[in-house]
Amino acid sequence: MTENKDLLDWVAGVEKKVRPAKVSWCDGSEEEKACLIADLSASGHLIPLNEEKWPGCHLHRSHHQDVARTEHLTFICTENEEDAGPTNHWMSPKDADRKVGSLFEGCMEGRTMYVVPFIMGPAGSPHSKVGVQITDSAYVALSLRTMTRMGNIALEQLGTSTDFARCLHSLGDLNPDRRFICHFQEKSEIWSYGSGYGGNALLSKKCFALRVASWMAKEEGWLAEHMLIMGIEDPQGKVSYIAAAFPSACGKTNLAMLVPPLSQKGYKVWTVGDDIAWMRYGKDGQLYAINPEAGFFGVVPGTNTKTNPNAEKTIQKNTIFTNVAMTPDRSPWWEGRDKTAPAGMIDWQGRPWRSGDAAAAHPNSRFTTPAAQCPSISPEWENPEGVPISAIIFGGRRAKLAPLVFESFNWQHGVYLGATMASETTAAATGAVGVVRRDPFAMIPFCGYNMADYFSHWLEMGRKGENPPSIFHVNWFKTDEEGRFMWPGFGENLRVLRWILDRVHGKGATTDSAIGHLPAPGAIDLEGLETTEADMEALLNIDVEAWNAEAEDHKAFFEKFGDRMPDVLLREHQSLVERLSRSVTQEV
Ligand code: OXD
Ligand code: MN
Repeated sequence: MTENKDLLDWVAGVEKKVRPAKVSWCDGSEEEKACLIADLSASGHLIPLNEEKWPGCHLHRSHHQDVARTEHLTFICTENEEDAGPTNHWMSPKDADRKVGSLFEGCMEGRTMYVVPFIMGPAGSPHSKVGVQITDSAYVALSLRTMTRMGNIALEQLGTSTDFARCLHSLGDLNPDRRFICHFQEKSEIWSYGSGYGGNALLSKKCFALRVASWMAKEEGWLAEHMLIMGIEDPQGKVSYIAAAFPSACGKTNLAMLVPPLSQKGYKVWTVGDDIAWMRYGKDGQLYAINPEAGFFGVVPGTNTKTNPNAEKTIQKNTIFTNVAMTPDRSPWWEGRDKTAPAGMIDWQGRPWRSGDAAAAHPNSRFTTPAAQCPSISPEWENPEGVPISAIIFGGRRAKLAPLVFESFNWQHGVYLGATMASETTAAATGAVGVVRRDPFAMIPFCGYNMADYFSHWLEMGRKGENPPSIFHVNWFKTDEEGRFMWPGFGENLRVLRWILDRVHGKGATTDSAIGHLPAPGAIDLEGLETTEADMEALLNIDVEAWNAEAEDHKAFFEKFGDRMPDVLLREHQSLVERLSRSVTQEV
């Protein structure tokens, strides 16, 4: 097992508190996987799917009130409230101990306590970090096996070091009134109680790799980001890598696995990661990124051979489907899979489903699948040094405002673009449609500390690198007067990425605007598309009045952060306002 005294002491302390019937250290072996699956199947927590059509795949149904991340029950437990900042919920470590710590007393009585060591990042990489999760959920232990490098490999990497994240999780009684996810950044510790949902219970992912790691990254001078990483290979065989942040419902997984359309002959896309990037400067002054995860935990509804053929192929085997529907031949099914739903299905809650009923699969149903199975997985995805990032892209869903693509003037302006990122709500979520939500760097739910300090850290990272990546903003979702999307999206987004890479490589014509560098007319290849140069003009149009209102909203958002807001970004705001007013004068 291990001789790591610190780890053994911590595990013994937890065992004493939670009083399990049994302790099981996960080694990551095939035999262990088979045992976990057998136990979960015997208890009805996993339902084997059609072995012929879906080899090694299982369905898991979570509690119907435990189907998504619960941000209002997620706390940053720094010593000082100010360090959590206005965009996080804060709980003092003392209160957390009293309110949440006490819930763990005896919570695993009669249950097995799994000790799951894991590595975030490729084994042996200097950028990787070790965590250990204690959990009473076999589903969580099994999922961690897919999502991380789990078991003995992690104990070997840890050796006798005391440097590991301590992640404690219990399902408790799944009562939403007793559900808490607490992060203690100062001691790299996470407690999660009362939920079995991946985003709350697989503590490697959002809790460690983002909320705790973002704090570590600030302390140690690197970046832990909610970003996909992809490589784009041109017809000459040169591969350039980009990292991109989008709020939810903007197609991040689809972009990471993009399949070039026939018109883009000779181009290839390589997937490095679909959700999280850890980035630091290499000796050559370039920013390098690793994907800390080993699997994809993706939203299932909407996945099909058109929207994401690579995801569709990835999930054909060895996949856990959580909260999807099941057809009579025991295949998984979800909305957006095919036009007509098969008859005789069972919905995500195990009830018979008929056409006209509510969605058969939960809108947030998920696949948990090994990244190595993805047809577009990059040969470099486990490179311990990471891949060199040439461009960083921020995006959002804006029906009218943001042009298809633009480039920041410099790093500082790029940080302003990240800090003012926003997306409009869609019908996929409850609440009003079309409401603008600010989600800087797509990190609002995941930044583990005061976001104003996070902005300062990003500014500092630009000063640190000799050759920081260029920063761009994209919006695939602009609509015309009739509300139709103006840009075809999906694989055709490669045309926009090609312009971005042209810019990075010193080519790619631009025209200037108040908000950044826009592609010059003809700079984005439209050959073979119905989109005309006139459409492109509309896609790149800047409505100064709307941008003035947007700039006002940026200011109101920044005011939330009071004195901690970096002056540099307030000055960037002022410069934007001035450029907008000059652009009106020029037009007149
Ligand atoms: C995710 C999320 O699950 O961003 O990746 O919510
Ligand atoms: Mn995510």
